Amino acid sequence: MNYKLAGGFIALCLLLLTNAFAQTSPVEDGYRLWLKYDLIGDVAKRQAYARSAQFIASSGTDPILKTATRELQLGLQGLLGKAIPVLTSAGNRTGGIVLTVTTGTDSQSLAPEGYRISANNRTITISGKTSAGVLYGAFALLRQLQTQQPLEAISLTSSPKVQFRMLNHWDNVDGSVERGYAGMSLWKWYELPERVDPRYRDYARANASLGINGTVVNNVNASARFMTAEYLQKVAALADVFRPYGIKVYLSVYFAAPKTLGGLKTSDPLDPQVRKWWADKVKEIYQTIPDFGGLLVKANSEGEPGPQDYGRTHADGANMLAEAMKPYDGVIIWRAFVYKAADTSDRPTADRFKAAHEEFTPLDGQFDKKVIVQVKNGPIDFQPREPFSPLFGNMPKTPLGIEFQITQEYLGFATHMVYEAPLFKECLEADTYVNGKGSTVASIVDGSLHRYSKTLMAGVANAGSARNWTGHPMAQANWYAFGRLAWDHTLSSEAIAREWIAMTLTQDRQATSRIANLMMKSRDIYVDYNTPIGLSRPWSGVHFAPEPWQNRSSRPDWTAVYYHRADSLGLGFDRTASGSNALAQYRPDVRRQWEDPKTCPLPYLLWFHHVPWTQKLSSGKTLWTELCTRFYTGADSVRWMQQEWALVKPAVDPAIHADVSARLATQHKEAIWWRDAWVLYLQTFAKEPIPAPFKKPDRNLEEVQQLVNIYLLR
Ligand code: BDP
Repeated sequence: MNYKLAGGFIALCLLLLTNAFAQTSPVEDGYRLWLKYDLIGDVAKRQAYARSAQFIASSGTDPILKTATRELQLGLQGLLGKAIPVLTSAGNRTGGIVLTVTTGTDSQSLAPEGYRISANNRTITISGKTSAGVLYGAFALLRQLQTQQPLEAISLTSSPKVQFRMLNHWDNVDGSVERGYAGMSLWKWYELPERVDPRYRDYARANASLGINGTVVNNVNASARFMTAEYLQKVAALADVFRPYGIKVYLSVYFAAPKTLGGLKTSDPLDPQVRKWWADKVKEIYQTIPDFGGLLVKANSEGEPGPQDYGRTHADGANMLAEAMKPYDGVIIWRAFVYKAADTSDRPTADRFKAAHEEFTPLDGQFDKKVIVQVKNGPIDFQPREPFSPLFGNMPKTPLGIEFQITQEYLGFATHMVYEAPLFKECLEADTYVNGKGSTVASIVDGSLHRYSKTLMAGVANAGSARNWTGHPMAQANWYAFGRLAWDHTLSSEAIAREWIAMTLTQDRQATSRIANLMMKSRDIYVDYNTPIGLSRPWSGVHFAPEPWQNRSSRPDWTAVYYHRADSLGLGFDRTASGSNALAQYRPDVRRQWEDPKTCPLPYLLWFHHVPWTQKLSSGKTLWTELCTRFYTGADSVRWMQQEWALVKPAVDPAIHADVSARLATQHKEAIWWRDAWVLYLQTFAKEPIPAPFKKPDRNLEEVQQLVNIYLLR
């Protein structure tokens, strides 16, 4: 081989690669997410890195390994400012990076997708049992450089704690995104499969960099269209793009498809024709997408069809699909987000809080081995703060996955800065006490407590067609944090924030600390002005504006008053034995923490108790004064966020800085609006003045209601 020519060819490829990359992001617009790979400014550091990265050695034709090699090449080229040659073997050379898939002793302790990065004799080796492991290792190595960690004695071993690490897109056939606040859907169904948007690949890169290995591309309120041959071809085109990144595609299914699409008289899961229809459909899916991941099902929830329409159970429905899936590798993910309309009125102890537990725990042990039940983190619905779902711990024989919501449906859309890692961690670290102290939700989700055969963490995606993917630039951190925690839930929220800041916003130390502090406090600030002390669901129809007075709907549990239960005596939902007794769904140790209103931690107080307005709380303040304090200080804290953000201006890209500043201004306006809506409305029950030092709102209740009504207009 002519080495000179080969070298020239490599250099040319690198040049093209760099140009292609540069062309996609001429200015800082957030498109590159945390994979910016900008030149490391510190020359000494750069040179030190360069000494360890003189070449990349990688051989074979495995597409995922090739992805790893290409990403390393791209990343190093950007970070070090020079082309790094790729060799098929290191031979005697040292000073480079070797990628290797090995089942040798070195990798024995690794999970299939785990990686090891080690330095030996001036060579850095990234090894994994599978090429996916090596890919995750390559991203981990790049992260080391991006966050400027030393490489010389690098020794990193990491395996994912959860097997299925997935995004759930609530994307519709018409390109809209349910609860999406970042433009339209990423998937251009009308262009696929012929035109494959280059953006799909960047989406895959971002996910692979975090270890996300699955994506459900369509809404859980599913269209049967995705089960047609026409649409399966489109989905297959996406699968082709994602495959080299170790990502499988999944589809949400419409349970009534046998009827609406198949022309059958029924969709009864025990009907032989229905079973055959699904078996044939799954076969067709696998003929089109051989490594298809599986099916996600929302059934008998919020009007979606399901097995209960035929007097069958969730297990009957899930097992029918599992049977169809039997010849293949795929899984059936069955959601536990269910509640019946009748639940709210027909029994005095009825409580939506209890619905999932009531419907699912009797089915424990009845689900097929291919089924995972996917449970939202809280019992109600992605509220800014919820206690953990009492299903966790109560289905030891059924693999339970957890579903978080990354998109900010109840966290201020794309105008509020809310860093979600503390919310995710709060739930994961909560102790269920099912097997005594230390039985955390995380230990259930990662399978260690009940020895689940399958483990899953899903996040409802916040990515859309917005140039910066997530609308709010800071919301990228939520996608990032979800992925990092799905890989390793023991990482701290702050460590993840700092990592993301260093890779995305700035490497200035002071600014990093300031931004990390801001992010870490942002969720509590939001809760304070939005739903303090355990309030929930005060939303208008679109889930944007405050509407705590909303008392009319087709269903009582779709009103705000159902949740907060404000009356002349007090506020909050009594879920003790004297009320709905939802607390009985938790173990005694958990119950004990929450059942006495005098000792129940304030963040959960109104979740479980109806508290008199003048009751003195553990803070020393009465309920009314405590509420006002939270609403006012919460809204004032957004001013503080604005001031802090202003201080980091010199360290952050001007366009990104201006974007976040503007959104913070909106957030401040809206925080005051939330505060005013709540205090003026609650005051009509509490009949107390606004306590000093807080000033009475400038507007009256009617004026706030008029403002909200704008958002309810057609
Ligand atoms: C609710 C959303 C609704 C979803 C539902 C779900 O408002 O759009 O369809 O959750 O998770 O929070 O199924």
